[in-house]
This record gives sequence, structure tokens and C-alpha cells, in this order.
Amino acid sequence: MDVAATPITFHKPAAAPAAAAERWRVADIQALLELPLPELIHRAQSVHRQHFDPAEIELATLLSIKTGGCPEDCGYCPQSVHYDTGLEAGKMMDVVAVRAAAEAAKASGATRLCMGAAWRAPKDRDIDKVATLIREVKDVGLEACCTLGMLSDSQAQALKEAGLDYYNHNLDTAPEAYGRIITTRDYQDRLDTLARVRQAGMSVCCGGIVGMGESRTERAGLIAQLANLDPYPESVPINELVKVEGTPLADVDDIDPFEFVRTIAVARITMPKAKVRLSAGRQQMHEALQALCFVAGANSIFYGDKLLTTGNPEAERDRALLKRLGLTSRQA
Ligand code: SAM
Ligand code: DTB
Ligand code: SF4
Repeated sequence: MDVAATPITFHKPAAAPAAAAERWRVADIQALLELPLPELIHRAQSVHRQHFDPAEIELATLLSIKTGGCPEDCGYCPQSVHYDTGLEAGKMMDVVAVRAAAEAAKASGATRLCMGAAWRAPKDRDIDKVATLIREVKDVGLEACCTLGMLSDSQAQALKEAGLDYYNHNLDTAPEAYGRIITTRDYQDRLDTLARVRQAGMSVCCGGIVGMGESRTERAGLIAQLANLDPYPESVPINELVKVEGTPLADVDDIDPFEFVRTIAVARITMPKAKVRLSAGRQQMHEALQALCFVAGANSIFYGDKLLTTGNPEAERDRALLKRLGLTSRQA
């Protein structure tokens, strides 16, 4: 069904751009965000069914291969050296431990391992080590994803050659909100890394964080940036801020849960073929809200008891939730 074709008389329909070269306007995305919730979810679910089995959820497990001590000042992040969150910085994990984690993730039903490092940007010698880890993860039979910060062209190429399937690098928020959250690198740095990942031939995993005190227009601005990437990312993590004591965003007001669902729905409508990932923040989310996110078009979750440094629902609990909802996951 064409998003623009759904008849609705009490709101001006927000139309999808007619040609790929056309760009989503922030105002159109905001108009979608403002639809009556049942109408918005209906549109998102209709789009979802054109491209996916609506009962299938992707399971990806996160692994922090290098924790803490990061020189960046991202205001949400417990791993920044700028904030005292009580987190101890660690050394990079070795290959044996990473292989064991990959095997455990596979045995519990994940299809992808996403390795995260608290770096502003890796050094070339880090890339050599990560390449070994990627080969190990692939050998276990999982898809491999990394999130290591900013990359150079040759680093992106080396990761691709090692077999990396996805690179995660988030835009995090709208350009106009960005400076309130991070000062140590700018929006264009992020766009440049995303272009290098594309150029190297890897799939892009790129999304953001909702609930950092941004306005609805700024949420629309983030989705517009993502949807207007050409091509848009294959994988779009929508994180709800995990508030960590000691970070500048620890006391920000909670976002209305329905606003979070709306953001998921609009990501689905504007990026129809992407995996939309209900990412960080599930531990503080009621299961009914998570179910609503799946109905709104989310079809991927982080699976495993830990995100990078903070908690995630227990794997067993997630399996039970999927079962109660009649949802399934693909086997690796
Ligand atoms: N250091 C690398 C970087 O920033 O690109 C990779 C790791 S970083 C932790 C990956 C992403 O995790 C961030 O871009 C952000 O979107 C997300 N993230 C970090 N802390 C978070 C929090 N407290 N709540 C929600 N998402 C968070
Ligand atoms: C993403 O968008 N979310 C993940 C993953 N990509 C790397 C990270 C969430 C981190 C939440 C805070 C923590 O556990 O440190
Ligand atoms: Fe460092 Fe990434 Fe955390 Fe920013 S989000 S402080 S770059 S680990």
C-alpha cells in the first residue's frame, strides 16, 4: 500500500517523496508524528508488511570489547572520561573471550554479534586486532557488526576485508540539537564516517537516541537525516536514553512512551526496507509498550542480559515475551 494513498480526511496526508532523489522534509515527518496514533500505526504496519514477515524479530547481541575511558563528551554516555559514573575502564578483550561470547550468543539464538569499543576513533593497530575478532565471529556463524567510532577510508576497507557485515555509527539526534549533547566531534564527522562505511561496501547501521530532552521537531529532524541518507541505512537503531547517574543527561525528563512508539512508526514509514531496531531502553520499558513498538514496525532487538555497560532484559524473559506475542526469530 502506498503511504500517501491511505485516505484520511481529518489530517493532511504526509506524502512519501515521489522519487529517490527527493528528500523527506522535516515538516512532512513531523506531520506523520502528529497523526492520530491508530492511523500512524496502521500506516507503519502496512508498510512493514510490504517488506517483512510481521512476526519475525531479529536478535543481535552486544559485546563491549573495550569499555570506558573514552575521550569524547557525549552527554548520554557512561563511558566518557568527562563524567564520573563509577565505570572502570578496561583493556580490549582477547580473541578467546570474544569467541566464547560469540558462541554463547549463537547458542542462545542471536544471529548477529555487535562489538562496541569506547573509542573516539580506532588506531590502525586496533583495526588489526578487531579484524581478527571479526574473523572469529564469522567463523562461529554469526553476522558481525562493529561500532568503534570514526573511521578513515583505509580502516573501513580493512574491516570490510575482514568480513564485517555492518558498521554502527549513530547520528544520535537532529543537527540543531547535536551541540547540546556533544562538543568533541561534529555532525559532519559522523556523516563522513557513514560515507566511508558505504564506500567500503558494508551495510550501515545508523540511528539515534530519543528522550534526551529534544522537541518533536528535533525528533522529526533526526528521522529526516536518516531517511535522506542515500541509500538510507539497512539497520536503524532507535534507542531510548538510558539515564546513567553522573552523566549530564541523568535527570532529563522522561519521554512520553507513546512518543517513542511514534518515532519507531515514522522510522518504519520513511525507511520501509530497513530493520528498525528497538534498541537501548527496553529494561525500563513495560512489555506492553515493547509490543506496541513491534506493531509499529520495530523488527530487531538487542538480545542478552547486557547492552554495553548497562542492563537489558534477561534473554529468557525476552524469549518468553516473543512467545507470548507469537513472534519468532530467525536461526543463525
Ligand atoms: N564509541 C563509539 C561511538 O560513539 O561511535 C561506539 C560506541 S557508542 C556507546 C554507540 C552508541 O550507543 C552511541 O552512538 C549512542 O547512540 C548509544 N548510547 C550510548 N550511551 C547510551 C545511553 N545511555 N542510552 C542510549 N543509547 C546510548
Ligand atoms: C546502538 O544504537 N545502541 C547500542 C549499540 N548501538 C552499540 C548501544 C547502547 C548503549 C547503551 C548504554 C550502555 O549500555 O552503555
Ligand atoms: Fe565515547 Fe561512543 Fe560513549 Fe561517545 S558514545 S563517549 S564516542 S563511547
